[in-house]
Amino acid sequence: MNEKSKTSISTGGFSRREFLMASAGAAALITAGTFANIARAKAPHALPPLPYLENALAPVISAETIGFHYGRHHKGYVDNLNRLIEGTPFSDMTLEKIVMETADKPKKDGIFNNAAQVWNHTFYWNSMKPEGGGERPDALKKRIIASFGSMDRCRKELAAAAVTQFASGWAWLVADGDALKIIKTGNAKTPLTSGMKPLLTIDVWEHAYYLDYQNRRTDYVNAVIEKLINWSFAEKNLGL
Ligand code: MN3
Repeated sequence: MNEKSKTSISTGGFSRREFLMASAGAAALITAGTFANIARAKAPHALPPLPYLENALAPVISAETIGFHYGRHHKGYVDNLNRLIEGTPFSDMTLEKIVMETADKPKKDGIFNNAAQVWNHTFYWNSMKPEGGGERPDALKKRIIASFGSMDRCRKELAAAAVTQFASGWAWLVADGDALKIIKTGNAKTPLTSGMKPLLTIDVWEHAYYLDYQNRRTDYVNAVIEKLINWSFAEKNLGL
């Protein structure tokens, strides 16, 4: 790959300036309400800004991976969704409503897959932060200990779900009623449609880690949990 194509790839198809502006704008937008606002947005759906700069998660996740994953994959789902819902009743629904209305309806697979992937990816970007990992906030810690017995057990179950999800999918920390649980979903599936409240997620599609870790998914998962996972985001999602 020559230097020129490398540069255009690392910004995911945006001009360098547009990309930096979007990323810088995002840093100012991180509030408890930001993610909910995205989920409530209607068509045309926009690619939500990254909550940090594209190189902010390196070396755990490189700027090159973010360039492809956010700038190409996530953007692709947004573009496909807008194209698929144009002129249909779905164009007047929030993103979350589209996900709920199309789940488990084989004829609506295309819309579901793209809508759920838009939602899942925005949730994933927010599930990580530079200098993440470490200790959980106290209120969340109490709930984790009540459900898993220990912090370490929660971390291990999350890693195990992420590593053992066969092929593409997601590992999640969710609230199912009063209990916190670890679950995994395949492809675009999301716990939202099973009545559970997502708290955190890790993307285990190969595009999330292959440039940095090749086939070593376990190394990617452990590094994300140790160094990037945003426990404060989980606490906010739990309403604590
Ligand atoms: Mn992905």
